[in-house]
Parts: sequence; structure tokens; C-alpha cells
Amino acid sequence: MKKLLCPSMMCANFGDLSREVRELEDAGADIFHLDVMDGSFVPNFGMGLQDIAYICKNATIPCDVHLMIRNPDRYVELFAGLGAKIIYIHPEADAHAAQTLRQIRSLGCRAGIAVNPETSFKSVQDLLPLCDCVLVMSVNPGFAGQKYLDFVTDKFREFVSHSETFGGYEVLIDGACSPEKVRQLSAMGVTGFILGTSALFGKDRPYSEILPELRAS
Ligand code: S6P
Ligand code: MG
Repeated sequence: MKKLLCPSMMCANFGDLSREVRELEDAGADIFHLDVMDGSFVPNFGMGLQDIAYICKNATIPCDVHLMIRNPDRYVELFAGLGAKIIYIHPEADAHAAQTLRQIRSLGCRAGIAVNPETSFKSVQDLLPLCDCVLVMSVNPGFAGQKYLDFVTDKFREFVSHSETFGGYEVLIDGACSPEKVRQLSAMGVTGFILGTSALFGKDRPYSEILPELRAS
């Protein structure tokens, strides 16, 4: 089963970012996941533009940006310019999400929506033909280290089962993605895994052990 392993870099050690980038790439990471928070759509701030620019510039694998910000249309050009290859917007934060998704594609990036736990499949269905990726949130966005919300599991099934009908978008999980969730959701057809504190960071083991294990699981 295909697995895109995506370290969530807000959980990385910012004291030694260049080493984190190198070690994660050497361990087999597929995509760096870069969270952007505005203190309004979500009650937290991060990551800094300098950090995002640094990672995009120094990475040899693609970077995504997950825009947890209001009016993301104002900033997609900025993040495409910094080197992001995938841009996620929250439809809950954008009055004209379809237009923004088209704009992301026109900038040469893959377009994605990030879907809050309370947001239904039906409410975003019309946007799916414009999406290359769907990031299903299994926690309320804003913080690492939260608990997985069980009611979201059915929504993974729903998004996976409709993917071919709407152009073959990729389904990814963001939030409390433990090794057990990687196994369970991969078996259900989820192909991307945002890895934070639940599976990857802050463990007393090297990334070179953890990532191959997750891939093989
Ligand atoms: C915050 C953000 C996420 C987290 C990631 C943390 O909501 O969008 O990308 O960084 O989910 O993972 P974990 O395993 O600590 O919940
Ligand atoms: Mg995220």
C-alpha cells in the first residue's frame, strides 16, 4: 500500500533545523508538512516565514503548506513563491474556496483542502474536482499532541470511497496519527500521514528506525 510519510515540522527541533531536515530525508520522509497559523482561524501562531523559506529551499523532497488562516487566497502566491509544492486551504476559512483552489493550480502547485473534524463530506463535495489532496483533520487544528477524535474515522472511509469519482484526489490524515492509525487507515485506503508527536517526534529513537517501520507496517 502506498504511504506518503509527512513529518509535521512544527514539531521539529528548531534549534537544529538543518540537521532535522537532513535526518528526516535520509530516513525516507516523502513530504515536509509546514503548518501556518494566524491566531484567528486557530488559536495559535506559527510557523515563521523564515522557517518555511529555509525548509523549502534546503529540502530535496517536496514541501506542503497547511494554511490554517482566514482568507488564504491573499497568501497562496506568497507560499508558492517560497517553494511550496502543495497548498492546503480550509474551506471553512475561505468564502471563495473554489476560486482559491483554481488559483493554487494555476501557480503550478497541487491544490488541497483541509477539512475540520466537524466539516462534513457533503459540505465540501463540490470542491473535490478541484482538489489533488484532501487533508482530513482528526483533531481540531492548531496544536500538536491532541487526542484522536474517533468520530472522524467514518469520514476517512467516505473521502476514500469517492476519490475516483472526483478525479482521484489523495486522502491524508492530520492529527494524532499514531503508528496504529497509520496501519488502520492505510488499510482503509488513506495514502498520506502527517506525523507529529504521536508517531515521530520526541521519541528516544532515530528517525531512521521510525520511518522505515511505519512504511513497512
Ligand atoms: C496542527 C497541525 C498539525 C500538527 C500535527 C501534530 O493542528 O495542523 O499538522 O502539527 O497534527 O501531530 P500530533 O501527532 O502531535 O497530533
Ligand atoms: Mg497540519
